[in-house]
Parts: sequence; C-alpha cells; structure tokens
Amino acid sequence: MADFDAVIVGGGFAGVCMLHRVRGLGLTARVYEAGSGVGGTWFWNRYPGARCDVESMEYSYQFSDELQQEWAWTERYASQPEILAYINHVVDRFALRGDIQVNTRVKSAVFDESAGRWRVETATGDRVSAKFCIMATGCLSSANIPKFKGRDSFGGLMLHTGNWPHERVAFTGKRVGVIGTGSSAIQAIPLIAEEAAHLFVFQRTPTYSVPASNHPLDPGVQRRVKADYAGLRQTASQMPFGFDTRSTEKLAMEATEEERRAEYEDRWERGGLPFLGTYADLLFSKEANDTAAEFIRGKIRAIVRDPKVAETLTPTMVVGCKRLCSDTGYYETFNRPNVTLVDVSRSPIDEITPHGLRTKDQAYELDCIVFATGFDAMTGALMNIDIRGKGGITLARKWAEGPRTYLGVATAGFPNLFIITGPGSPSVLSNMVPSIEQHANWISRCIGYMDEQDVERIEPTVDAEDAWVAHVNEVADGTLYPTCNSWYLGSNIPGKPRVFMPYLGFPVYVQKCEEVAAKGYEGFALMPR
Ligand code: NA7
Repeated sequence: MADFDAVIVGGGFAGVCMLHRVRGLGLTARVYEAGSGVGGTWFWNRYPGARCDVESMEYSYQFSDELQQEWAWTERYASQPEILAYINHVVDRFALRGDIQVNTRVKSAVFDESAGRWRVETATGDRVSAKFCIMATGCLSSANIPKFKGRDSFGGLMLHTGNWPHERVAFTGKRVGVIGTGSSAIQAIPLIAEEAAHLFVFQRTPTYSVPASNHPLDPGVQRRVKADYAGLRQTASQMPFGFDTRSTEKLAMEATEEERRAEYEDRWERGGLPFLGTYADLLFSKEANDTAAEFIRGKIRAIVRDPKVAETLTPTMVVGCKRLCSDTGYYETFNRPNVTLVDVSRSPIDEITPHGLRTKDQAYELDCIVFATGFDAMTGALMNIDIRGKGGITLARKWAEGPRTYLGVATAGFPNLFIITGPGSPSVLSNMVPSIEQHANWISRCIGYMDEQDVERIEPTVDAEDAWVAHVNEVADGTLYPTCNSWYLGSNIPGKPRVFMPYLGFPVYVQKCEEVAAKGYEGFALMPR
C-alpha cells in the first residue's frame, strides 16, 4: 500500500490549488480525479454556451503573480474551453500533472484510528494511506437526473448538461427537449434553438436572468487590471460575494422610483450578476427586492412578443433567491418560431417514453432530451464516497439531518479530513476560485502549524461545530434566501433535508477563519504527537 502525506480527492480548481499548496510544504500527495482530465466543473460541463458568469479576470488563481500576468483572457466572461485550457496550463506550468491520477474515482476513505491514517480506496482498486484526506470534490459535481417514470426507455439521445460528451453534439434537424431553466439551461437554450428543427423548453419554475453583455476583452482593460491586479483582488475580497459586484451601501427603499429605475437600467445595460449589488437591501427586504423583481419582469414583458409566453416566463419569487442567471439572448429565444415553452408546473412531466416524453396534458415527440436539471449540490459528491471517521461513523449518517461542519472546512469526528468549499462556507455564494484558494491556503497553513507544533490530529470540537451551524442558519434566516425552494437549501433533491448550506458573507467569513488560525485554531481539538 502506497503512503502519502495527503490524498486529495478531485482534480478541479480546488484539487489543483491544494496540490500546489501541499507541494509547497514539501509533502507527498496524490490527487485522484474521476474524469479523464483535470478541470472538474469545466471538464464535465461542455454543453453549448457553457461559460462562467464571474468575469474572467476575477475567475482565476492569484497565488502566482507571474501566472496572473502571463495568462491572457479573450472575453469578459470566459467560455468553458478557455477555462479548461487555463487550468491545464496551470497544471503544466507548476508541474503538477505527475501527482494527479485521472480516470480514478475514490470509493471510500476510512480513518484508521490506531494508525491515525486515512485509508483510501478507489473504484479501480488502488489502496493508499495518507495522514490527511482533503476533499476537493466540488459543490456542483453530482449530476441530478430526476427519476422520471420510463427514464431509461427513451430511444433517442439523452444528455445531462453536467456530463456532456467531448465531441460536438449536432442538433441540426432534431426535435430537442430541454428540461429545466436554471443557469445551465439558460446558457444552452439560445444556442440549441439556433440549430434544432424544434426546441421544447420544459419549465417548472421561471428564472430571473440579466443579460451577460459578454464581449471580447479589451486589451486596454486587461493591461489596466494587470497593472494593479492586487488592487482588484483586494476590492473583490471586500464585496459580499467575493467578486466585484460594485456593491453599494445604498438602500433601494431610500431611493426614488426614478433613481431606482436609472440604477437598474444602468446595471442591466452593463450586464451580469452585479445587478444584485445595486442596493444593499435587495436580499434582506422583500419590499426592496420587489423593486428589482418588477424591473426584470418589465424587461421580460418588453422582450417576449407573445404575452402568454412572457407571462409563463415571468418569475414571481424573490429575485436572487434561486441563483440569478446571466444570459445571452435567453428571453429573445422565445420569439423564435421553432421554440415552444411548456409549463410543467401546471402539467408535470409524467413519464419519459421511447419517443419523447409525456406531460399530464400532452405527448411530445423528441429526438434528443437535454436534462438541465442541476446537481445534488454541496453534499452530493461527498455522499457518493463511503467516508468513515472515528468509531466507524459514516459521514452520511452524521449528516443525515443536514451537513454539519465548522467553518465549512472540517467536521467533528473526522480527524485530519478537510473539505474545500464545504457546506457552511461561502462556496457557491461567492466567486469559487478565490474561495477555493482561501481554503487551500488556510488548510496548508493549518498543516504547517501542526507540523511546527507537533500536532498529530486536528478536528473541530462538537461545540464549535454546533455554534457554527447555528450561526450559518441565523445569517441565512436574516435574508430572503430561505423563502424559495432552491438548491442552496437542498430542496431540488427529493428527501434531502432542507438546510441552508452556504455561508453568506465572504469578507466576514475570511476574517473569522483568520481569527481562528491566529488563536491557535480555536474551536478545534488538537492532539499532540
Ligand atoms: P439548477 O439551477 O439547479 O436548475 C435546474 C433546473 O431543472 C431548474 O429549472 C429546475 O426547476 C429544473 N428541474 C429539476 N428537476 C425537475 C423536474 N423533475 N421537472 C422539471 N424541471 C426540473 O441547475 P443548473 O445546472 O442550471 O445550475 C446549477 C449551478 O451551476 C448554477 O447555479 C451555477 O452556480 C452553476 P425548479 O427550479 O427546481 O422548479
């Protein structure tokens, strides 16, 4: 059995960054990656239009200024192929590939209490041990395909956006059905519609989306950012979501209607997720939120020509409660003669048939079904691994009522196990790359501290964990987030406990992590060597 200092599960942005950090400590490490290449989310999500909706200059690592200076992004929002090229560049530039084993899914990770080591087993039969086990398994990596009756009977092409083929999928001349209208669907629908003979969009909940206003990146803008990259990173780190949303302290309810309209119009024109940064109370006050929601509803009514279709596309919930989307021509697509919107909230999908699908009211003949039905977010990928801590307790059992972590980075009863961007950390409510990097830095510093202080094992105390879980919920309960059924709450997966999983507030969170470290890892139990 091979022994490593650290096993890292997952070769996406988190695993790659973590490997670089543990190498820096002089540790031996092995990364296991289920895919045939690195990249995680950006390896799997190859659907047409897949692109990041955080600006490319910010969706990148900052651990090496040389890397920041060398790499040139070509668009305001990077496309999936470009992000995949970037992560591969990083892996080669820092000579990390040798420690990454692809095509290898981790099956189990069991803590051997007497040896104080993690025993990790892969689906391909590798068995290794490591002092540290670091889960870099991703927040949105476990694809969700609803268990529709007859799902496997379909005779045509069935795809999930999060597990897309590597070769181009031709939709020309095909009758295509897209199920779902979340971020992935919103990016894919306009492009599929351009190709398909006919596109049916099966919508259960309408989505708010703001135009991305994507464009080639101006070399002048790029030069200016690179002249003070640290300045951009610093500004971003102080924003609630950890990227530059141009968030203000202004309150919607203190502005006049004309001022609000002008502000929203300006943000709509500039495009993207900073729309939510227009006012500080948008996610806290329903009255404030209604002003933003009504602005977007007005835009939908103005864009979509058929009033009935416009009405079906118009959301009624709180804007931002489910993730705000950012699109290129999404609502406009419903003006095309070859696109039909099907409201499956009124007439749910009853079954998948050999030739298409049937809703309560009607049968649809399809050549291809695209499931844009999301992920078992935050916990799904971890639950797919048999993780056992002290006393043989499984993580699945411990988290049966919802995930419990301290700082979203560790969980009591599982010594020397770290989770990158786990539930209870800002993760999906932040710019993922800086959040990943912050965790990788924090974990490597913690491991370095353990070495210096002759600490053999570290795990959170139950008290610290309980207090953190309560705090994460308290923060969420002070917002409008719990008012709808989102995947932040796990409510997209039947039977999953309804618990708000991400931590809201990147700057406060980072400060808390710093304080914990500065106080000798307060809230953790440290066992000496
Ligand atoms: P999302 O945002 O979870 O969207 C999934 C969509 O699929 C959403 O519109 C769901 O409707 C719909 N859905 C799920 N199950 C069903 C069933 N059974 N019937 C009909 N419709 C269904 O996933 P995405 O991949 O778009 O985005 C995930 C994240 O990736 C995104 O937020 C970014 O962070 C990147 P619902 O709203 O549940 O009614």
